[in-house]
Parts: sequence; C-alpha cells; structure tokens
Amino acid sequence: MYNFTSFEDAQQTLIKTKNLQDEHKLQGFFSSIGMSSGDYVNLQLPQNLVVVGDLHGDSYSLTKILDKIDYRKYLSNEENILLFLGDYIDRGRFSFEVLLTLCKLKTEFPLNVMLLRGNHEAYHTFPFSSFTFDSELNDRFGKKGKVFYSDYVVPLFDSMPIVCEIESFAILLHGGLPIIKDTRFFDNYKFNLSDLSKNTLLLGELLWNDPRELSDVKWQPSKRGLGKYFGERITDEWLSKLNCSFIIRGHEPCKGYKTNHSSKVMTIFSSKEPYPKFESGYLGISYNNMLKCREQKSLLSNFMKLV
Ligand SMILES: [Mn+2]
Repeated sequence: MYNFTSFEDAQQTLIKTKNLQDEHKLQGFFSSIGMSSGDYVNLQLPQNLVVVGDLHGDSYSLTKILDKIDYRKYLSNEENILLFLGDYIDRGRFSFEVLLTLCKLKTEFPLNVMLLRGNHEAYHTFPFSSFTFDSELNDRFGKKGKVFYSDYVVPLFDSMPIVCEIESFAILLHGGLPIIKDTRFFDNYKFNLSDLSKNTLLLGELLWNDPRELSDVKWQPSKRGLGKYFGERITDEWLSKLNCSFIIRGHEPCKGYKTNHSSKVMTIFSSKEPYPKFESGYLGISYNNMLKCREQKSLLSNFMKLV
C-alpha cells in the first residue's frame, strides 16, 4: 500500500500516471497481447486475468487482493493482466491511498495494469459531485487538497479508458451496456468506443447502467436517476455483435460478485470497509479456464474469490 512520503511525491505519481495514459490514448499502446485506441482497450486472451471491482477507498481489500495474487510475480509476466473496473474513491476512508497505490502499480507495470474509469472518476462530464474524496483531501492537506484535486486528480480521471474488450471472451467496463438503437453502431464499434468525450450520452450509460431481469421490455429507466437498466436482450445483442461470451462489470454492491442474464453478466465488487453487509471479491482466471467458460457460456463464478 502507498506510504505517503511527501505532497510532491504524490503529485509526481499522479502526473506520471496521467501522462502515461494520455500517451496511450493519443498514440495507442501496443503490447504482445493488445492495443488501445483512446477510451477503448483491445486485448487478446491473456495467460491469466485478474479483475477487481469497485474499491471505494477500501485499502484493506486492495492490499489483500494484491497479496493473494502475489502481484509482483504476477505482473512480471506481461501476458498476465490485472484490470480494475473503476470507482476507486469515495465512501471508504482511504481513497487517497487506494488511488496512489493504483497509480504506482500502473507506472511500474504500464502494459499489464489497466485502470478503467468508474462513474466516481467522472466529475467534469456528469451532474455528479464527490461524496467524500475532496473532503478527505481537504482534511489531509487543507487548501493544498483543493489544488491537488482540481489540477492533478481530475486530469488523471480524464486519462482513464472506459471499455476493455478481451477478444472472443468478454467486454469489461464499469457500469453496463448502453441501449444502441442504430445497429450501424456495431459496424464500427471500436471507433465509436474510442472517443467517448464527444458522446457523453453513451459515456453516461457505459458508466451508470445496471443489468436487470426484464422480460417484457428491453430496458427501463434507472432508479439511480442516471443511466438505464438493460435486460438480457441487450446483453445478447452486444455479445453476438462483438462475438464475446461475457460482460464483466462493477458498479453494484454485492457479496463479492453476482450474475445476471443467465450468467452472461458478472458483477464484481471489491469493497467491504464502507459496506459491512457486503463482501470483497475478485476474478482470477487462467487462459485455459477462460476457454472453458467460453465454451460453456457460464462458469465464470467458479473463478471468483473472496478476500
Ligand atoms: Mn459506480
């Protein structure tokens, strides 16, 4: 876990991460298993995949997960991927430590750590205000906290990609699948998902939508006030167009994980400290088991682990 040394060190860590991710967005990044273009990351099946859901300032859960996967050894192989689904901050007591730890990880292992953006990392684009993170910074650093937030944290959020596709396996994102009425969207979906800053409606749905079991309708307005509830027909449409088997997402508190839509949608939740009634979990799965799950079109929950 990140040990605070100085304000300057924290600033430098955020700047480094932001610059790295901006460069990836601008020029694309290429590794032995993937590439990215703007907000969209495209990977081949990795040797191993670990996915972490909402952390919400729970540094204890993050530490446990990193320990359990033996992260240094795990990340020393560039074909192992460690992906975070967003919502790093707010609610828990250690948003600062969580965010800084993730930045350190990203700068140390830039090709196999992925930090997707959650709705809590979206202050410029949404009618949404921080719950606790800016006041946490204010308590810690006084006036400096405000500057840290506006000049370093918000630009870092803007640098985070939104969607990751692991080819022929899964779509990973924070909220859920948007309702796309124009089917021509899918003819060029990689391009359409690569610059979401110009399409805030689509961005809002990707970060705020939730899966629901809807039998009569394809989707419903969300009780959150933002985003929509998408039903199984939307899931099937996306999965068949993209030739994938699963949607892996965060955004909803649960006991580590839950499934929807006949096990095609997996929700992962990795925060416990601010949510005592729930559990922290993560997905840890190998190449061969991804193939197995793809074949069976289910079984992902066999590879969920609680911490
Ligand atoms: Mn969320």
